[in-house]
Amino acid sequence: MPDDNPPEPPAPPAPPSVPRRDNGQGTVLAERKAERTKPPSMYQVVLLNDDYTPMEFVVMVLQHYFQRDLDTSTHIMLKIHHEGRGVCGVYPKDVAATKVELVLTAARRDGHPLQCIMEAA
Ligand code: TYC
Repeated sequence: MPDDNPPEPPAPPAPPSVPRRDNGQGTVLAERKAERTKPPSMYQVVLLNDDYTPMEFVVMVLQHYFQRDLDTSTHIMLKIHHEGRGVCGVYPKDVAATKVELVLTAARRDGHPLQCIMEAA
C-alpha cells in the first residue's frame, strides 16, 4: 500500500552545548558556568614509633614543626609511643610534604631514626 504521509521533516539542529544569550546589542554571547575549583586534597602527617628516638625530640618536633603546645605535644608523643603512630596535623599536599621533609632532615641531622610519613586524609 502506498505511503501517502508526507516525509518527516529533518530533525532540528542540536542546541549548542554552551547556553547562549543575546546581550541586547545584537551580539550573542556564549555563557560558560564558572569552572569549579576543587578544594585541595588534604594529607595527614603521621609520626611512627621507634625504640631509639628520644621522647623529648618528638615533643620538640611537634611543637616546632606542627605548632602544638607542650601539653598537646606530650599527649601526641605518648599516643605514638603506645599505639605505634599518631597524626601530627592535616594539611594541603605541598605543606604536608614540606613538613615531612623538614622533620626527617632534623631527625637525621640529630642521628635519630624517627619516621614521618604523609597519607591522604
Ligand atoms: N618510643 C620512643 C622511646 O621510648 C619515643 C618515641 C615516641 C619515638 C614517638 C618515636 O614517633 C615517636 N624513646
